[in-house]
Parts: sequence; structure tokens; C-alpha cells
Amino acid sequence: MDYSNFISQLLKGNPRAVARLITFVENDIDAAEEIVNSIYKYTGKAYILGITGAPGTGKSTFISTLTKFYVEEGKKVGIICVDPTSPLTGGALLGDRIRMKQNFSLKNVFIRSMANRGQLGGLARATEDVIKILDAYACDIIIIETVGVGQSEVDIFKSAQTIVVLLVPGLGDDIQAIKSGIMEITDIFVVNKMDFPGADKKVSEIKQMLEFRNNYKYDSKDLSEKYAKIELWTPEITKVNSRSGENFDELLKLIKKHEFFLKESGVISNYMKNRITNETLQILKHKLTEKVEKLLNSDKEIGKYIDQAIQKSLDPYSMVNLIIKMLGLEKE
Ligand SMILES: Nc1nc2c(ncn2[C@@H]2O[C@H](COP(=O)(O)OP(=O)(O)OP(=O)(O)O)[C@@H](O)[C@H]2O)c(=O)[nH]1
Ligand SMILES: [Mg+2]
Repeated sequence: MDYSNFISQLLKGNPRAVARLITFVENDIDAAEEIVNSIYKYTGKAYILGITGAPGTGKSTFISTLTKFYVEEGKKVGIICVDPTSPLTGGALLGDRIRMKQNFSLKNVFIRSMANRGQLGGLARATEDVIKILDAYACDIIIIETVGVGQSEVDIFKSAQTIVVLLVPGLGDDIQAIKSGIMEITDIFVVNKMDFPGADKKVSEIKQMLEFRNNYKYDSKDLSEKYAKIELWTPEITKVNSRSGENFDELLKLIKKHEFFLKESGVISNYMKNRITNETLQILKHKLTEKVEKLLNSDKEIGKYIDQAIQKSLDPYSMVNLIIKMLGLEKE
């Protein structure tokens, strides 16, 4: 199929072309390959925010309000709602999407929800491709919303420059609900619903939790000597009311501060490296799996190995080593 017409429409800012291209990359990895190949040179300008929180913490309300502020600043915003727990696009996410769409003009805000429909190459791969489409569509900000409970979300968040976790006043259930891998990579903790009692208490609880933790996201050996003198990022904590917009000016400042930190410290190059490595891994896993599956089903040589394994003259690990050799993937 020829995607060039859709791509030129995308670059002209046509939202319908965006929707079509997203559907293509979600459903067909060969289409994704072709499309990404054509648009890659137009990407890299958007700022990517990852936002998560337990159900009911106010993610949708928060993202609507945040988007309103960005649109007022003249920015174009793309929103991707990812729900790995749901096999179908629908339910709460769809309702949210319709409600949000009513609030914004299609010109400035593009909203898309993605569910785990057994995407080829996985949800993280599909999300990364959708980010690229929105980036080429000239979105200044891309917000990725997830429900924060699954492992695949940790992978999805590797694409985000700034990660925001929403919590609410009250018992720590919301903290426990978030997958621990996400807590470790959070840049800004937001206590939403600050109009409820206990918001300040929640802020101090988060502070305490962070004090007990000593492995910050950027405190890695990967950071070269060059950056050693620059202070690493300590996660920020703030509180907002997403219904009224109270304290969003403070939140926006913190996001800017983090963006500035990434650039000034040079951590941004670390981020790029991680993001591309992760993406490469996702695609490679898919391609290799496909190749190996084909081989297992058709190759005569492997058929012989399998027979040997049945006869116990070859164990599965040794068989895999032989297959790796056949694929030419050995080190030497
Ligand atoms: N009082 C108050 N209510 C809020 C605030 N933010 C969100 N809410 C309310 O909290 C409820 C849940 O908000 P949502 O935005 O739907 O939360 P969510 O995290 O998207 O929920 P799920 O999509 O179900 O995971 C709604 O009734 C919101 O109006 C806030 O800052 N203050
Ligand atoms: Mg929601």
C-alpha cells in the first residue's frame, strides 16, 4: 500500500490522516516500518510527558486541565491513552475521550486511546510509533496516559522525558497500586484533589518515601564523568486541584524545570540512548521471534534437532545454541 498521500496530509496537519496512519501502525508492523521510515526525519521536536495514577485519582481530569493550559500557551497537544489491561478500546477510556474531545478543538488537540489488542511487536512498540506520528504532526507536547499497573507501562514510559505520577489525599492505597518500577522513574509526584483533607500529609508521606530510597533514576553508572558535578534530579512533589486548575502554574514550572534539567545536565542524551535502545529491542524481539517461528515450522535441519530432543540426545538449551548459530548471531 502507498502511504505517501496520508503522510503528506499528516505533514500538512490533517487530523484525519493522523487517525488513519495510527490505525495502520497499530495493526500492521510492515505498515509501521514503511511509515516510520518516511516520517522519522520529521520527528524529535515534541516533548513527551508520561502520566499515570491508580484508577480514580483524576488522571483524565488532570490531563484535560493540563492540556487546556498548554493550548492557552499556543501549543499543539497529542494525547495517547494506553490501557494494557483492556483487550478492547472502549469503556472508561472511550467515554473519557469523547468528553475530552468536546472540550477541545481538533486543530490543537489530538486524542487517541490504545488498548492491548495483541499488537504485533507489543504495545510499547505501537505506542512509540504513534508518538512518532504525533511528533511529525507537529505536536509540541505529547501526553501518554497509562493506568500504571502493568510491566508494559514501564517500557512505554521509557519514551517519556518527564514522568508524572498522580496520587490523592488519604490512605496510601494509590501508592501501592502503582507498579514499583514506575515509582522509581517518576520525576514529579502530584497530589491531586488538593481540595480534599490530607493533601499536605500526603505530600510529606511521599517525601518520607523518597528519603528511604536512594536509587534515583539518574543516579546510574551510565552517566559519564562529565556530568558528575551536576546535581542529579531529586523528584519534585506538588499538589493541584484538577477541577479548578489551582496550582497548575506551579506544576507547569516544575515540568519546565525538569526539561531544563535534562538539557543542562546532559541527561537528555542518556534518555535518547535509553529510548532508542528500548525501541530497537522491541522491534528486534518481534522480528527475531517471527524469523525463529518460521524456521521452527519449516526448516528441515531444525526438524532434525527437534527429533533429537524428543529422543533426549539433544537438550533444549543446546538446540537453541545451534539455532543461534544457524541464524548467524554468534559473537565470533
Ligand atoms: N474534588 C476534586 N475532584 C477531582 C479532582 N480531580 C478529579 N476529580 C474527580 O475525581 C473523579 C475521578 O476523576 P477521573 O479524571 O475520571 O479519574 P481517572 O484517574 O481518569 O479515573 P479512571 O479513568 O477511572 O482511572 C471525577 O469525579 C473527577 O471529577 C480534584 O482535583 N478535586
Ligand atoms: Mg480516566
